[in-house]
Amino acid sequence: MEAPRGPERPGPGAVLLPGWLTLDQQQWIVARFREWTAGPVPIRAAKVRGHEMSVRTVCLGWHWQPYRYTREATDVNGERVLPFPDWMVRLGRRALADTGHSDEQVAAYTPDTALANFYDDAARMGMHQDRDEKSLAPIVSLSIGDTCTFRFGNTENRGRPYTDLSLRSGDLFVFGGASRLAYHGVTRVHPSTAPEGCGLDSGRINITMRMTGLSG
Ligand code: MD6
Ligand code: FE
Repeated sequence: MEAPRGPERPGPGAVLLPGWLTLDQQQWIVARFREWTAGPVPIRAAKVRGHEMSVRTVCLGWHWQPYRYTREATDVNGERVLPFPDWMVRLGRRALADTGHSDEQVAAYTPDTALANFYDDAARMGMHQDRDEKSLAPIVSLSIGDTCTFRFGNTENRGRPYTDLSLRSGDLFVFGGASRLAYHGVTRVHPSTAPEGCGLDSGRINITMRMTGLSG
């Protein structure tokens, strides 16, 4: 048995809560993920300046493409993305409550887009800022499946200082406040680390819910 892990705060407004989702919840979310990938907009590798990302993404609420949000997946098949589910709004609020946000912040949190990413063993995500949203409300991130090394950096550039964290199946990571525009990325995925019963045999799912601040 591994030692239980406690909360980590790699920066102001950034909180990692290990083991936040139960295995049953993880399994249920993986089943929803499989439904999302079935369409109307299939999961796809977004193209950044002509190069396909190694991560594949399916979106809810708003469709993300580098570097904007649209209701229709104009870079895939033109279909409108699935609506943002109410259960995910409730989950997002619970995530903020459990990471010490105020009642006002919790009540005001109405995420309207989710990016659901799938990583195979070889997938990575380069250091980036999440700045396509007009709102600076926190981002709520959920990890399921294989463990990854998540690099949490600074708000100035892609380099040091940064902190390497392990994001494991069931972990919650909230990214807000003064850390909202911190650079971050996934340096590697660790094969065969997904726990029995999480719903995924191999690979990693990461779901980030966000408030776009867009209307329409
Ligand atoms: C990932 N996540 O964990 C990629 N962004 O696979 C992100 O890029 C991310 O986890 C903003 C906030 C939390 C995140
Ligand atoms: Fe990000």
